Amino acid sequence: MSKKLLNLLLVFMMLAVLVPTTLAAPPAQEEGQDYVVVADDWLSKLADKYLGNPFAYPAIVHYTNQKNAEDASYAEITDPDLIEIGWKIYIPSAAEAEAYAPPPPPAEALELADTLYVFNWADYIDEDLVTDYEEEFGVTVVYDTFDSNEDLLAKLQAGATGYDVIFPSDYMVAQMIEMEMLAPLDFNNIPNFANLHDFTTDPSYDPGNVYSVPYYWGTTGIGYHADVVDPPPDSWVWLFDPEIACQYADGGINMLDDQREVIGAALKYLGYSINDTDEAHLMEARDLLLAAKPCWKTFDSSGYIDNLMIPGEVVLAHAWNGDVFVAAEENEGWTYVMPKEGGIIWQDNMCVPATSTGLSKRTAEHFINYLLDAEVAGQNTNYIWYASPNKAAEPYIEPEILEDPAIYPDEETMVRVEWLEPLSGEALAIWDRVWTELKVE
Ligand code: SPD
Repeated sequence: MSKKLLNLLLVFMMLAVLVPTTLAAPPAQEEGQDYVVVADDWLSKLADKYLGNPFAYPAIVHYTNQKNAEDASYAEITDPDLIEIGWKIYIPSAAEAEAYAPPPPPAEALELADTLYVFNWADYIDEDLVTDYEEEFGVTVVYDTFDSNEDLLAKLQAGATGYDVIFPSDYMVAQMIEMEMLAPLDFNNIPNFANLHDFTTDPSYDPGNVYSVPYYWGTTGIGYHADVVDPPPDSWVWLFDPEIACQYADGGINMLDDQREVIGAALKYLGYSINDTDEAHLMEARDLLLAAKPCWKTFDSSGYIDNLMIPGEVVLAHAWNGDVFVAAEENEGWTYVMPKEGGIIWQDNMCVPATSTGLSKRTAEHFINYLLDAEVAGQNTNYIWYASPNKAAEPYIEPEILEDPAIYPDEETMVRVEWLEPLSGEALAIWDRVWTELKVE
């Protein structure tokens, strides 16, 4: 065969192979597979679908520039124009795409303080998230806890001025704004505020969220261990009527160490508002509480989850709803009920004290923004079992939590709950007196 004929034959053979291939559409883009790029329109279709959108699945497309190399090493595509026919593209599996985390911004781009001082309620964060924050951003977090809003206020007033992020509840935010104890927040540093549900923002205690960002919300009612407390409680009578409460004295009853919560619940049981300031009503509440006190084992808001976890240590508890479900993870049988007389609804918030300034305040806002990240807030919710104000976090929250009416109350429960209002002057003095009498008697 002449050389010319041989060349012609070779051209025909190449066309036979190439023509059908180049006209073909890209194959169905199955996960976990390599494709050798054979046509430009593949590139544009794949690139349109997968590149430049880190939130779309699959987020990563890898390539090698070693044409058809068996042992090619892959790299993330950043510029689709770089890819040429003959290169290999890999479409990651769903699990791989999910495991992909975009690299953190270079440290020098973020100017943060070396140390951040945080003051929160006990058992109110997944500690792994704090460690993750420290590792990712190189900030050391010093973390302290308080028992109640009044405890937080008293400690700040007594000179604990070093905190950068604090977590007061609704009425205490209003009180602290009034006392000029909070710094207005720079929302340029908190873009994840957009993740929040509208119904949790612009609250009456801080119109326009000038000083506060919602953290979690919940209710206060009764926790009980169903193996021991039978029939299930449906009223505050279980805690406040000595005839009933003292039946559980040996099993153990814990009351929250929180004056607004304890006196508020007694007022509610007596048919008054949780914000009542009438002295006669408050004396009635005091007498009720003093009569029931011998049936109770402890006043504890910070360590009580641990006690609920120990079988036989406590069987009935005045409790914040999420805490009871955390205890139930360790000690099955714990459940929570909102008494028929009604109880307290609250929303806790992230705030920066007015004493935190400059880089410390900037870092506080950065930490607040981190806790508002959808995935972070989802992980946190799954750990602390409280209702999250974070709408974007919902895909990451366990359905078991999202669908539990004891955590996300139904309408029937919502009409029975009340918000605490700030107290001041003579009214606050009477409340303080009732609390002191109850604690020292
Ligand atoms: N374990 C921490 C729970 C914090 C609950 N918030 C308290 C609200 C008080 N009104």
